[in-house]
Amino acid sequence: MAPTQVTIECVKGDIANQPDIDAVVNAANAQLRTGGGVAGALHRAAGPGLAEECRPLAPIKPGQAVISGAHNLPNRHVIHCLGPVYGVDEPSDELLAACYRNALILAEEHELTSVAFPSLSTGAFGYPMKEATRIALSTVIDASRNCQYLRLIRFVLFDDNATDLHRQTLEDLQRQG
Ligand code: AR6
Repeated sequence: MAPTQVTIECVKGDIANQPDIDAVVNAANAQLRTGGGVAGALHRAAGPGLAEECRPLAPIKPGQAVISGAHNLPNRHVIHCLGPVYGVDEPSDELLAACYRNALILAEEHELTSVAFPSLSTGAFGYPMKEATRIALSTVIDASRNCQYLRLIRFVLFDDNATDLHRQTLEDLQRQG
């Protein structure tokens, strides 16, 4: 089958409120428990069944991704990625890229057509937003060239600065081809 054309978009919003998306990506902890930030928002909205389903899948390593159901979230699946703690899990850039690549591999294996990512590792894990944005977008642009099922990859950012940075970086990378 020929690869599909994938749209990559960047929007301001809440990753726990993306009802038109097949799978939302969680900025998880190794134990796949609830936490702050993205993990807190997703587990709160999903309900306790999410943590229960995740228990036997844990622990995961930096760069790894696992998939679960979405429970009370308005999606089909949650893909849980453990991003690197900046300055601790090395090489941070490769581990961060591996998260995005591995999440997209799982999405393709499950024949999903849309995935939404938060900005992994840029909250509690301390990754500088500018570096993380370039790694996230260049990895996703590369990986999207081989997708059979995915048609939409959405980055959901929490504030105007992160959204503008993602849009500008996406434009720059797409212009460079
Ligand atoms: N929707 C979209 N983006 C969000 C949301 C939301 N609801 N909430 C926060 N962000 P973080 P990490 C942004 O800390 O750095 C957790 O406690 C936020 O502004 O969620 O990978 C876990 O349990 C930031 O830019 O993820 C782990 O222990 C980005 O999402 C640890 O934190 C990621 O922030 C994971 O840390």
